[in-house]
Amino acid sequence: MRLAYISLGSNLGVRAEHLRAGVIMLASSEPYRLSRVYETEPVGDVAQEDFLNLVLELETDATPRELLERAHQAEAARGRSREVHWGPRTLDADVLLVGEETSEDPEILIPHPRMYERAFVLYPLAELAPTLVSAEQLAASVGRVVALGTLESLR
Ligand code: PH2
Ligand code: MG
Ligand code: MG
Repeated sequence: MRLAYISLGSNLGVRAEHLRAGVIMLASSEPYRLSRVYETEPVGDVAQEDFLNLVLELETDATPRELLERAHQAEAARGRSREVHWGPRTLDADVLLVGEETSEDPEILIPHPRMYERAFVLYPLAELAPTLVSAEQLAASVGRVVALGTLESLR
């Protein structure tokens, strides 16, 4: 058993509902913890609405490949279409870390190659795993983020 971290994001439709459904599908029957939900400005060149982001910590024996498949199933279940690369999405689920494992498979790079630059990943991740994120990384990360509260508290 090891700890895996998955970033969830939504900026289309009822964002908190997409996150809730994503958590249920990704966590299935395994123990998990959630960060608070953050409202975050879009990072990247595509002009789009603000996101809700959180990080899910999962206690699991699943492999990176299995987690990626679960992530894709959850995205598909929320009607995710992939018209615009990096564009608006109902649900995005990105596998960040899986225990100590690394993967150089281009379909599933672990650790996620951009996670340490992104405030919308690092702030929620630091809540769950403070030893994995340094103050310097937080300070250097891009994109404004505001903590809204727990997923349960949002309607
Ligand atoms: N995801 C992206 C690109 N930009 N910006 C924010 N704030 N949150 C995201 O989840 C996000 C993004 C590509 O997956
Ligand atoms: Mg993403
Ligand atoms: Mg993704």
